[in-house]
Amino acid sequence: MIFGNSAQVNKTRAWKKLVKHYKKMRDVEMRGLFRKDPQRAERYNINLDAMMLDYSKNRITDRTMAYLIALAKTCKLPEKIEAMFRGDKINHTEKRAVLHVALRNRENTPIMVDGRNVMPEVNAVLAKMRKFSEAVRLGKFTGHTGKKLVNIVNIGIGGSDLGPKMAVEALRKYWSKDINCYFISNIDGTACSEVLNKLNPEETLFIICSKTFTTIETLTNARTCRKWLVDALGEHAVAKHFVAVSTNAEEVAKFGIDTENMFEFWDFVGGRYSMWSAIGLIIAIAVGMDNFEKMLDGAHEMDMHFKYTELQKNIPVVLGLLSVWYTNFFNFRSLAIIPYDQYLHYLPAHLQQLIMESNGKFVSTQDEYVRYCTSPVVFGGAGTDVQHSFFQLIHQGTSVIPCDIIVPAISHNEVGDHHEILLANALAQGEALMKGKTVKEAYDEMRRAGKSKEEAKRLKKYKSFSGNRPSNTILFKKIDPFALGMLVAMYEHKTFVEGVIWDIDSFDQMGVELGKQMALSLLPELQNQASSISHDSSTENLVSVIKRLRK
Ligand code: G6Q
Repeated sequence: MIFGNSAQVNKTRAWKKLVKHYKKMRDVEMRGLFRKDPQRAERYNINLDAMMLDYSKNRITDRTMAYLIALAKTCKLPEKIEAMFRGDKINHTEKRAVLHVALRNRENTPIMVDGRNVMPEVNAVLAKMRKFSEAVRLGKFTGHTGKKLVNIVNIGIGGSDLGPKMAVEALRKYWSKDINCYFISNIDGTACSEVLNKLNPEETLFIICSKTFTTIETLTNARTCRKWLVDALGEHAVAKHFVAVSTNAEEVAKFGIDTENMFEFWDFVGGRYSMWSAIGLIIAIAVGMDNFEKMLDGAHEMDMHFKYTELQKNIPVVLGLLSVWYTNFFNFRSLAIIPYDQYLHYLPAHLQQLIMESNGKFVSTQDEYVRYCTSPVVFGGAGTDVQHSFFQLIHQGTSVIPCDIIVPAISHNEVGDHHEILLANALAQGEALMKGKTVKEAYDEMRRAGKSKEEAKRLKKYKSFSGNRPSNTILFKKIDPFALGMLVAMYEHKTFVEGVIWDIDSFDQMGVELGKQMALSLLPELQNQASSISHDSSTENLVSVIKRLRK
């Protein structure tokens, strides 16, 4: 109870000061702030060796940042950061430590959970991953018939899919030439069939990723793939074509995978934070363990920045506080994440899970319903594609949507002047969102372009942009494994900061349970077995129409 007896963060002095401050800030134009202060870009900029955050295009002043930092202190953010790194059980609903930082603790300092240092186990799994991934890459661990395993299929869903899929795609340029990666997540038979149709069983390795090893989608897909393999190569082939990544050795053994072929992880690693563990095995096989470890190094660099840097100069802290500023005071309810790098096109999907599953919560750590908004809706896609789709709304819609614009200065594929055009577009979006275009500017521009007075008058509002729309620019030299590690860890910690301010448990995900439960009760009905559960009339009608259609 950090705010005293059932008090909530919105009752604190720090919050109330921000409410007052917001009233002064809500009509302040960023254009004016830039005009008045030639140092603005430098003032609101955090430059690390491998990346830079420019947050000057936000509706903030020094006073805003001071009030937000005061709020962070009121919420005991520094103490909570320490508690996470120390291994305290900060996932309080599940009574678990939250230690994805241990997975990339490259200095190997002891991290204790329940009196035991977890680092030897973490290091042992990393060593096992190195041995196995190298054996596969070098063709020393082969398939049942002696052929090299060149098709690597990750079977998993949610946290056991999105992170590795995003990272494998982001690092495509680092793939071993003869290895191809595939992902099966959806229970829709199409997902499985489309992948299997392309593959030769003799050359295919399946990695079943499931923390619990009870997830219906993953186990159903795994069984289908197992049958496909056994039909082609026989039961004895399974040991050479299936490995598992899980916390649940018992279920892995029941499935018929030798636990020798199992890579362990631990309940202190949440699914959406697990790409740094053996859940990232497919990444290690695709790009090599050295590159995987460079990714861990990048994440560790961000961890150390987050742990040791004063709040004002701390990238995840600043990003988290800006998110609170917009969500709770401006009432901006969404965040768009736009990587200007084709290889990062799965990043928004990964971050959507990371942020929305972590902070889409309505109960505080004091077991009370919160009386303020929590996570924004997160969406996004690769620039420039998205400029030709949803950016219309971002520029002229009635909702303001803060944007994170992620930019690598150098492309992995410097083709002609493509990358300069891409960069120009990335920067132009931030500038346009901030500056906008007044009705008068739109009118004058049309007149200069030769439009008649009547025409210019008729169109001037349509062609105006309100501007004053916030964005962060997150700049890297190039998206290499180290940079990717930093980038993803940055968002993990930003999410943590938001969760601390909102006083919620960012590490459980109970909200996904109800739908799963109901699916279990509907399945027997769709399979024509009796069910004792009655549904609402809409659901019952849908069941009977679907059954008729499937006859
Ligand atoms: C992530 C969630 C969730 C989980 C999947 C898969 O943080 O916990 O997305 O990753 O439901 O769970 P399993 O790995 O246990 O199959």
